[in-house]
Amino acid sequence: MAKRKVIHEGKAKIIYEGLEPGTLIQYFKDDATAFNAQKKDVIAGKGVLNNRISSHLMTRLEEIGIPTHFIRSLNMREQLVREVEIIPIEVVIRNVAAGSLCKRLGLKEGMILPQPLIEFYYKNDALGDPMIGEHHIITFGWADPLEMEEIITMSYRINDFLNGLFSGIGLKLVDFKLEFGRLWGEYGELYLMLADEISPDNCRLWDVNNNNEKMDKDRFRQDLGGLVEAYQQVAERLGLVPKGGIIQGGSINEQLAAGLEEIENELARERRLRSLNKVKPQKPVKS
Ligand code: AIR
Ligand code: ASP
Repeated sequence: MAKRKVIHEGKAKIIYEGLEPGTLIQYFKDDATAFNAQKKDVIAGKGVLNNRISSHLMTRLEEIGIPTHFIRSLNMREQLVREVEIIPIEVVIRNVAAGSLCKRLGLKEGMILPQPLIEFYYKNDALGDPMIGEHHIITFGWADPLEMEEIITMSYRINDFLNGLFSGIGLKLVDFKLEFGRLWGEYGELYLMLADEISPDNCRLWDVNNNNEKMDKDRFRQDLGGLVEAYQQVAERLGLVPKGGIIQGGSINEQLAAGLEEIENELARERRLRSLNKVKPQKPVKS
């Protein structure tokens, strides 16, 4: 690989400088972590599958008018994205009780929530991503009320869309995590957009016709095994990998994988940015 500047190395991705100003490259690693990286492993092929799944979902979301940072797929592990200022909040949307919600409130896993539930966490590893309320976000200036309104509206729309998309392939979208970023335009206008990734690393997906079998990172968190097979099954049902998959006998069929990324790029070429209803405070206007 050419020598490129690493901008940031996270638990599951490396962010490199992009191909042109204002862009970054997201490299998807095979590393799996859980419980704030107390549990770690390397799972061959996970990065390739997440790159494909995330590019696909971001592209589908763009089609319904959700702005995302995704520009195009570069190769089987990398995608080009817009360089945005990440808002330090994790937005979690839940449709079914699972994970930390069950732990916190003593709920039974699998309880259908009467309405989708939105939660916010402060993105801070040292503090273990603590749960916060909207008022914390406003008080500490992590996002302003207008941005929060936009983030919440977008998150519910994403939930509705993804619920339909996954239920069409026999998967129940239990919950998922989103991150958003800001980009300031040359006239000071704000573009808020979906950032990071959407993959089985940050969604809970249950196989409806197979006893709600877990098809996401809970396989790793709960030592259930078969993580890459589950991710591959998700990718296969989304039509992103051929039947039988690209991971065979524990390793990637590189040739097969390399031929796949062009598909999503067709749509990416058509994309335009849309600005939000907000202008960054400039000099006071003279009356
Ligand atoms: N998530 C939260 N922080 C990191 C991630 N990946 C995702 C989980 C799960 C949802 O957010 O993957 O889909 C809720 O997680 P939890 O642990 O709060 O129940
Ligand atoms: N990825 C996060 C971590 O490593 C949280 C998780 O998915 O459990 O802690």
